[in-house]
Amino acid sequence: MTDRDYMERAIALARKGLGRTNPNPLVGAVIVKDGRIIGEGWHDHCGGLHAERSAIASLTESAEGSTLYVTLEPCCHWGRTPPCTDAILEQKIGRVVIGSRDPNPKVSGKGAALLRSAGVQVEEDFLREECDSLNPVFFHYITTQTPYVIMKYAMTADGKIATRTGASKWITGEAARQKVQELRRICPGIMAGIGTVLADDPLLTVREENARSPVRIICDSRLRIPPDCRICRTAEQYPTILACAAGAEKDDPAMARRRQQLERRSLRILETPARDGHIDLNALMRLLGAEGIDAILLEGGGTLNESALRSGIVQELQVFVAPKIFGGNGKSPVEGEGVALPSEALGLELRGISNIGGDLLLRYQIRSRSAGKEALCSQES
Ligand code: AOF
Ligand code: ZN
Repeated sequence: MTDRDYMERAIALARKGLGRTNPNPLVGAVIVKDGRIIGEGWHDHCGGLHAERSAIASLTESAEGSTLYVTLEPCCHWGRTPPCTDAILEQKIGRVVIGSRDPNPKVSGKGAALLRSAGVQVEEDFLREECDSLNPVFFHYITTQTPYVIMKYAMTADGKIATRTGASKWITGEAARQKVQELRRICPGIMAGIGTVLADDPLLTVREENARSPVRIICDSRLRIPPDCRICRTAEQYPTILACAAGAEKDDPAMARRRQQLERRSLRILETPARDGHIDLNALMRLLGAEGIDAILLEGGGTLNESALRSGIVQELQVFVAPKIFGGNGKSPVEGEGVALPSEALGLELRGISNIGGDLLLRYQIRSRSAGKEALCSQES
């Protein structure tokens, strides 16, 4: 077994915490002595032991002089749990091989430096790319305090998200829809626009029993949501936030009454700074980030998708493409004015392609947020 094998094992262990560690990162750790793994662990849930301490807890022999492989720089601060660097020194571990750097300002470089100054041999950036790919959400959230937003939509091979009559059930097959359920399970928030609620009356929950459903966030600037829709009827069971435009009541006196009615249904109203009656999505992301929501699955229709891209809140796209054609003038995943020239397009970087039961899943990262903003803004001014 090589250093690479041990770090790959640590990466595999880290994944076991998927969906439970938010807003903390996924981290795995392996302790090796005389060519044998003598301890391993991972960060299982927020508030639980960090990976290093979990690996140490599994030891059945002394770790003196051993090597610790850990996918993220060990912390040196008191958070919900004590510093991992203390535990590493107590165990007299001789060498620490680190994958990712921890961008948390409380740690960033200080964890590795502390170990080094105590005489531990430290190697950094080992399989860094692979380790970094475990934590796009954590890296974004810890540095911006706003959620990592994944825009998800399903379209036909001719780019439609509904038929000419507005019907959209179903575009993709069962396996792809199951994949969306998985995404909902690992994102603490799910967001849609009022247009989608009025058109489809969705539930936006995880169907599986006992699974945690994400907080539902509906962008509904004037609180037009019907109190008898499925989201309102299930708001006691599944936490739901309605983001409305601050000040909208001035032009719509009946809004106060609708608000009271919705609050009685256990929906939480979040007044969000607005411009021209539209919710400021960047402000909404700051409010949601402050509540500890580190990732949002955006299942918007074309209008919300366009605003989200234009305001620069989206980090990743997951696009399902079904092998079928609707034709006609069915809706597109991104509406709005659009750009005038191909050269003004919002650029994406392809990160992955998979075949899910005959549907394609394309994963993209936004190439550059500022470039995207300019591109989609050019029609606005
Ligand atoms: C590690 N190993 O397994 C994790 C780390 O509130 P706490 O105590 O859980 O600390 C959270 C912070 O600790 C988090 O923001 C990140 O910087 C680091 N996470 N560090 O050494 C781990 N989960
Ligand atoms: Zn730690």
